[in-house]
Amino acid sequence: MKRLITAITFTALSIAGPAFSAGDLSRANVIDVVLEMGSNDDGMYFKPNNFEFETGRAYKLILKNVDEIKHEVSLHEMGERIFTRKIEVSDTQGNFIAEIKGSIVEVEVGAGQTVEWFFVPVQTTSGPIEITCEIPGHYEAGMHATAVIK
Ligand SMILES: [Cu+2]
Repeated sequence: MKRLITAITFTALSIAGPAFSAGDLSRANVIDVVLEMGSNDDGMYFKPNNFEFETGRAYKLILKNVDEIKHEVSLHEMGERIFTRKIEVSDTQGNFIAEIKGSIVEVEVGAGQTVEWFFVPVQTTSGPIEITCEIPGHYEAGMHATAVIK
């Protein structure tokens, strides 16, 4: 009898298991984060220049290039620590152009354009890691930021 009760309890827990799941983490409560790219009298910048993300939360990183030249956002190590759901590209009127899926670590954004990067951090960092613009001279001009995944 005791064995039967144990078996029933185990079965009940197995069935109840999925009910404890939080659902699709990549789509729930997406947090908007804007990364502005531009130039000013001091050189070139990413604004803000430090970011903090949390594992298991869904983000929409809005890459907003307010400059008159193209810029890049290269995630380097952070690219290996996130799950990219998609990258969305729309025209200036907001009309859909493209959705790109797969593992991505670098995105180039045209002058005055915006690209949306949807991702979920899956691994923490041991400290701040660098996000940079890889166009020659831009890093030296100030185009870099740090990110931490907690
Ligand atoms: Cu740049």
